[in-house]
Amino acid sequence: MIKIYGYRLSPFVERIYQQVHAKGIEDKFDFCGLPDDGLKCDEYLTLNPFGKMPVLVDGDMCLPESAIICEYIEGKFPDTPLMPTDKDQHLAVNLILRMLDMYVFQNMFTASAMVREATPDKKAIKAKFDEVVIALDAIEKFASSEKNEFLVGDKWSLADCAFVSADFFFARILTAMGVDAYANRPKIKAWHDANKDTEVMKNAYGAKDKELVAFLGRIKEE
Ligand SMILES: N[C@@H](CCC(=O)N[C@@H](CS)C(=O)NCC(=O)O)C(=O)O
Repeated sequence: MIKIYGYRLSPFVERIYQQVHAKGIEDKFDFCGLPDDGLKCDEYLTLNPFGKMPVLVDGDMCLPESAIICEYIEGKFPDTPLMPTDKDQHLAVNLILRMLDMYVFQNMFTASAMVREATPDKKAIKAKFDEVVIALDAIEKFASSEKNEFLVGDKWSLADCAFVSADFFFARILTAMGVDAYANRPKIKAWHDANKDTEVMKNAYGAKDKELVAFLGRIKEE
């Protein structure tokens, strides 16, 4: 069994969960959560010295970083490829993944933490959300079409796997900040409209909401 450490609330873990699900190789994977003492305990830090999730452990192979883990899984299980062979589509998938990682998730999570500070710096928080909006426009630009349920080309790819979490955090964070991710962005809106009621999305929202409640409970106790 290949172990994936982490929780599905994390978009970086969920991306791998979606990849494994899309490839139909769930029986090869154990999404094992985290050690009882969490991300910063010695046991976990030997797996990932940055104390971040996810980590993949496959025999002697131990990999941090979701992008690298996804690449490893694509290489080890080449059936049902989730990276397009077309060069331009391949670039578009990688660009969308990069936009999500560096500008969407990072800024949304940092801004959410800033909102919870005793005296929130409204200007700094707005600057973070402004960057999210710029990234949304970039994703809209690199997405292929408003005519199907895929972000790139005509097949489910790693960009779609990652966008499952984006859709969730748009609903749980961006909407609360008064930003409609889908207004005037017809391609990503088409993705949302086509996917919002699927079993994949219902399952992801269910798992993530459960963990979000637990996460917010822990913050309240601190
Ligand atoms: N670049 C990393 C990002 C991983 C990451 O930031 N994970 C977050 C959860 S969403 C984490 O573990 N945060 C805990 C911490 O930083 O203490 C990846 O793609 O795997």
